[in-house]
Amino acid sequence: MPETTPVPVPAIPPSRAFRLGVAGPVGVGKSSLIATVCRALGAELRLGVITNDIYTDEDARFLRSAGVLAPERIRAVETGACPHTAIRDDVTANLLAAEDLERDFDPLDLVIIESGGDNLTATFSPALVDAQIFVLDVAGGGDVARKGGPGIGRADLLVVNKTDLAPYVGVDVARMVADASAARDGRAVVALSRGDEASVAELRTWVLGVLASFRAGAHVAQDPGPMAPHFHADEDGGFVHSHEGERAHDHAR
Ligand SMILES: Nc1nc2c(ncn2[C@@H]2O[C@H](COP(=O)(O)OP(=O)(O)OP(=O)(O)O)[C@@H](O)[C@H]2O)c(=O)[nH]1
Ligand SMILES: [Mg+2]
Repeated sequence: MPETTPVPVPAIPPSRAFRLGVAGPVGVGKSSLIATVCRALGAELRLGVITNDIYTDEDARFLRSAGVLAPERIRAVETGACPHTAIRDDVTANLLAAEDLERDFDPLDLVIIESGGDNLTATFSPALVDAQIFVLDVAGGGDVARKGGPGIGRADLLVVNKTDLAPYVGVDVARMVADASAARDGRAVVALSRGDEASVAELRTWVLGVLASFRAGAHVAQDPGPMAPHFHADEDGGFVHSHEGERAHDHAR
């Protein structure tokens, strides 16, 4: 057999939209961050948004009323269960919503998926998103970043949000960012306040950078890791959800 010279395989640019997940505890500002990204990039990128709530479509309604995107480009997934189940354990509803959006508004550049507010262990499956942002806020306490967990440690970007509130809650933002960077082995951290233009510009630059890498076929989706094993049931006992298990935990909604 004649010897063949291997032909270099060029990176194949993906044909669908870049899917970006936004996760983090309840109330840290995930929907507001998405509104900020839509305002900052809406003129240059074709955007779609998917929200996840347990029992409502409140986040989708908030984003529609914020007027940052045409209302039909914002879709709600009602998970009916703990948020992490729909972004990690069984991503079918979110994948279908993403594919619907991408088909209805073809071509889209970016689909942002907001997880329902969950605890520090919930992260997106790389089967659903290409990259993910984990959000904390200063009001949750300056020491949270140091506590680590899969999202804090290994999400593509960690946002320390609502830095404008830091003086009122006694948090040293520079210290919190340094703690976060140490917990992340130097992965990206942005200190954000929606009213601070420089911080919004930093977030915008990060999104454009990761999108460019995705389009060049150079981006590799990372898995920050699964939830810690746990077990829990809903209030009326009608739904039981379990993993191999240890500690119980709560979801606020
Ligand atoms: N001071 C301040 N408040 C903010 C900022 N971003 C968001 N908020 C406020 O924080 C609260 C929660 O914001 P949301 O965007 O709804 O938070 P969320 O993480 O989407 O909440 P859930 O989806 O319920 O988990 C709202 O009252 C926002 O107005 C910020 O940069 N600074
Ligand atoms: Mg929200």
